[in-house]
Amino acid sequence: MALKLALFIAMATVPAIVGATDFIVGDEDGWKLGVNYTEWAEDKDFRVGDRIVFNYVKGKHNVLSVSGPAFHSCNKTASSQLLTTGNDKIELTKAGRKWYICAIGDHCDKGMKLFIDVDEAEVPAPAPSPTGGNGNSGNSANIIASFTCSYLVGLAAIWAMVIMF
Ligand SMILES: *[C@@H]1O[C@H](CO)[C@@H](O)[C@H](O)[C@H]1NC(C)=O
Ligand SMILES: *[C@@H]1O[C@H](CO)[C@@H](O)[C@H](O)[C@H]1NC(C)=O
Ligand SMILES: [Cu+2]
Repeated sequence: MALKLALFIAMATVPAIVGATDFIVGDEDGWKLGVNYTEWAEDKDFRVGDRIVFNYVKGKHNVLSVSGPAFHSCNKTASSQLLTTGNDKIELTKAGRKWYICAIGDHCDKGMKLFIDVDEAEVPAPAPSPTGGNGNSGNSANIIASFTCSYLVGLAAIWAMVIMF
């Protein structure tokens, strides 16, 4: 029992620490007409290092990264490369706002557009200890990182218990 619980905690904790998430745009609906992507994005926490994945029937849709104004007016004259594979993975490399539209026909006007706001990565990279000596010297990045870790382990433990009982 204890071993099983420990295994649960380990499994639940590892992805949280590694951090990177693949967000499938629209989940099982994918990238198509008739999905409200504002609603889809609303409860998501996009972070640097995550990826967003656009799944669609190749040739029926595509993905164009655009500016904010171009997003609002559905202006397809963008300088960025058009993605057309049907399984387009975009790595979120910088914090900030990102806008994507479908550049086929009037799909964008019909709502095939996605706006996301990307935050910095959740767990800061552990800062190398310059002195290596005093463990209490208060490296704030390390304190935050270890706090985040114990917090996640705690969450995972609670979650594992809920699942098991
Ligand atoms: C999509 O959902 C958002 C948030 O719930 C809402 O404000 C918006 O009006 C919806 N758009 C359409 C086209 O239904
Ligand atoms: C669309 O974007 C292009 C390039 O940024 C710009 O030259 C053009 O005027 C825009 N068209 C409209 C209708 O806003
Ligand atoms: Cu489309």
